[in-house]
Amino acid sequence: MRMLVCLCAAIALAATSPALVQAQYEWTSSRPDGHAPIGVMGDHTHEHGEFMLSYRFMRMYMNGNLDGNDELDVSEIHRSFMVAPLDMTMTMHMAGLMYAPSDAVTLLVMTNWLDQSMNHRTRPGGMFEAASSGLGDTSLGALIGVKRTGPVRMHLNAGVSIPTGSIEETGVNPMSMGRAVQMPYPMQLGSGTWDFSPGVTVLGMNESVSWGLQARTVVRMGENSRGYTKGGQTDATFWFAVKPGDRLSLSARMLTRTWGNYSGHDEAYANPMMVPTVNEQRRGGTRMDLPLGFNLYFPDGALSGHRIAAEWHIPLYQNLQGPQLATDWMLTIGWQKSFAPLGHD
Ligand SMILES: [Cu+2]
Repeated sequence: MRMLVCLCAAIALAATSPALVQAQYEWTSSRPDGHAPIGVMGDHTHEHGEFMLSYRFMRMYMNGNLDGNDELDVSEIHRSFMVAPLDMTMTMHMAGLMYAPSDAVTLLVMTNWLDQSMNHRTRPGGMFEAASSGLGDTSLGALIGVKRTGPVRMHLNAGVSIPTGSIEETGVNPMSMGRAVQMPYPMQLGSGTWDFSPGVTVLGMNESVSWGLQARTVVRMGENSRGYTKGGQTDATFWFAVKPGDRLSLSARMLTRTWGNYSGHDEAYANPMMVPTVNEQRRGGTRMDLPLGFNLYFPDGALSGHRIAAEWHIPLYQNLQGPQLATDWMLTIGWQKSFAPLGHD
């Protein structure tokens, strides 16, 4: 009994001794891997009064069609549909602002500009391109710290997406006889609905490596003005980063994304067998990517506080409710700059 009391006292003493507290690494954003790989949003919080500007350039290339895991060639699609999508290029310019009104809460706003084009082949053999560009949806978010000390941190992500992106994008195609008609679902620039996006992020770090995980989902609220609702989306990602120097980290990540079919129907699409991209039941899918990236961080010098990062997605697995275009690759390049609280240095 006496020994047990001694043991408890020893453990209590050890747990509060400065030596042990020092041995526990404190997570910090002042490292190249203090931010997640650039493709992850809402990964880090800021300290009271700090704000941050960011810009991301993203390009995604989709090529060839899948139904489930099976590749479909164009002639197979033409057995059921008048028109087959061949490939699609999507470019996104995304600007972001973060601000921390307290140590516990970081607010963020992100908006983007989209530029997208899709090539098609008709059953008789003609080729045509559909293209749209403009403002996408705007998201507002709050990151709420749950665990804000120690080597492992956790925060909750709460986001709302405002439907600033157009769902009225029209274009001329070989069947429209010179008239500009509503373009297929994936050519639209926004969801048309207010979307709610809850999530959770966990970050861990020691002297030389770091890791993180994030799970997020997008819930669409109601039906948009054209009478349909885009499918929801759930992302789960895990990453690991090593730090070969004070300015550079290298990361590997796993991303699983699942997105749903649409519900409702845009009355502009008279014939669901015209092209798979106007068919609400051929929109959903699951993808697993291996994104590889680096973060560059400048702790001092002329570029002090600036970050430059890039990430390249290699799709490992895709299962699509097709025919649907498969993702070939995706690239994200980003710049970030944090600013100290106003009135401080
Ligand atoms: Cu930030």
